[in-house]
Amino acid sequence: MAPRVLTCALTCALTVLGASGLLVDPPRLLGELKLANAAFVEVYTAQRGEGDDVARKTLYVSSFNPGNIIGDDKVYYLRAPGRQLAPVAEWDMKVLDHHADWTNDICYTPPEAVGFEGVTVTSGFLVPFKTHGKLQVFNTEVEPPAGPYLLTTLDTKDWAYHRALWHDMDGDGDLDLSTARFHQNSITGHITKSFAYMTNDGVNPADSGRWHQVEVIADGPDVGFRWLKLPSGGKTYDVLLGGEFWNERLTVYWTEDGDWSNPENVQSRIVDDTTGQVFDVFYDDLNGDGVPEVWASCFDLPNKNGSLYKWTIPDDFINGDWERTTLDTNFHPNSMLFGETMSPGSAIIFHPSDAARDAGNKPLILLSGDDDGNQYILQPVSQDPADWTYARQTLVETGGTTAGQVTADDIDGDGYTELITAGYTVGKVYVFTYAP
Ligand SMILES: [Ca+2]
Ligand SMILES: [Ca+2]
Ligand SMILES: [Ca+2]
Ligand SMILES: [Ca+2]
Repeated sequence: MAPRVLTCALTCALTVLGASGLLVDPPRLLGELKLANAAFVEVYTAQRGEGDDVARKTLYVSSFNPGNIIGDDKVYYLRAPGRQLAPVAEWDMKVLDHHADWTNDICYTPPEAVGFEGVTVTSGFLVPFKTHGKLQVFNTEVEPPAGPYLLTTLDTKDWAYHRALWHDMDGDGDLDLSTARFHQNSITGHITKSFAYMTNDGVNPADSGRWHQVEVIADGPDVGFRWLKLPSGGKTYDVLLGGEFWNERLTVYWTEDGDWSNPENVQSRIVDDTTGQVFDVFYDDLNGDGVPEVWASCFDLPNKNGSLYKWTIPDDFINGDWERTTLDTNFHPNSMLFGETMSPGSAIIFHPSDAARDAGNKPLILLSGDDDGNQYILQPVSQDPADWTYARQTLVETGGTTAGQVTADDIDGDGYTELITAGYTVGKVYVFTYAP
C-alpha cells in the first residue's frame, strides 16, 4: 500500500496555517524500497575516504525478526545513496552483518577511537532467542567493511544493547565505548539495568583484544542516553543524561573530575520521574535561541498515551529548576498479541534546506510514532523562541502495526534535506525530499 502523504484534514489545516507564511510545504516522496523488518536507519558521512561529502555518505538499516530463531537479523548498508536516488526501489542494499540477534542502533565510530572509522552495531532484546545482545565494531574504510569485532566478549549475562557512544571514561585520552544495557531474568522477569563501558587499552579491536568492562551505574540508564557538557557553580561538568526506560525517569549523572572509572564517585539527580517510559532522549537547540534543550519521547503506560517533552536546562544543572514543556501529546500505539507497545519513538531535528538553516529558522522535528505505525513532522508554528507550539503533519501512514526509526540528511548535496524512514511491519524504507 502506498503511504498516504498527509491526510486531507491535515493538508487543509496546513493550508490555513500556511497563509501566515511560516509553515513549509511537506516533502515529496522520492520512492520506497522493500526491505523486510527495516527498523533503525542512519546516514553517516565518513571523514576519511575518496570523493566529496555525497560520495562519503553511507545509509545503514538494521532489522530484527522474532521469527528468526537461529539468529540472522541483518544489518544493511548502501554507499553514496545520494548518487542513486532514481529509483529508490532498486537500491542494492549490501549485508553488513548477520551475526547478531535483534539489531538496534547503528552508532558512529570515529577514527580517533580505534584507528579506523566505522560503526558499532548494537543488538539484543527481551524476546526468546534474542536476549544475547552484542557490541560489534566494523571498519567501514574498506569495501566490503571489515568485521565484526566483538567488544562484549567478557559479558557474563545476556545484555540488550541499544546505544554505544565513544567517550573517554577514565580520563586517559583514549575513547572508551560507553553503553546502556538491560537484562531480564528468564524465570522471575526481573530487569537488571547497567550503564558500563568497554575499556580502550589501545588494543585494536581487529587484534581480538578482550576489552574489559567497568560498570559505572547499576539500576540506572538502560536504553537511551547522551553525553553533555553542563554548568554548575561556575564549573563545567561532563554529564551523562539518561533516558531511563525501565525506571521511567530522566536523570543526570556526573563526577567532580570527569573520571568515571570509580562508580563510588558518580553523583546523580532525578530531573523528572513523571514522564513514564523514556523511549529516547535528545539534546538540541529547538527554539533557535542558541542554547540546546533536553527533549525526549515518552510513554505513559497505564494511560496508553505518548508525549514529546522538552526541558529547559537551568544555569545550574545540579540545583536549578528544569522547566518542562509538552511539545506534543496524544500518541496512541496499536496493540499487539504479545508484548507491550508504545508511541512515539525515535526522532531527529532537521531544517528543510540549507537556506532555512542559514536564515536561522527553528528546526523541524521528524518523529517516529513507532507502534502507531506512522511517522510525523512537527513544525514550529512561530519563530518566537518563547513559543513552543508545533503543528503535527503525518508524513507516512505505513498501514502496519509498527513504524521504524527516522533520519534526515541532504544525501545528494543539493541543499535540500531528504527524510529517510523505516516501516518495520510493512518492510519498507521511505525516502522523501524537500527539493522542489
Ligand atoms: Ca579512556
Ligand atoms: Ca585507555
Ligand atoms: Ca534553545
Ligand atoms: Ca537533497
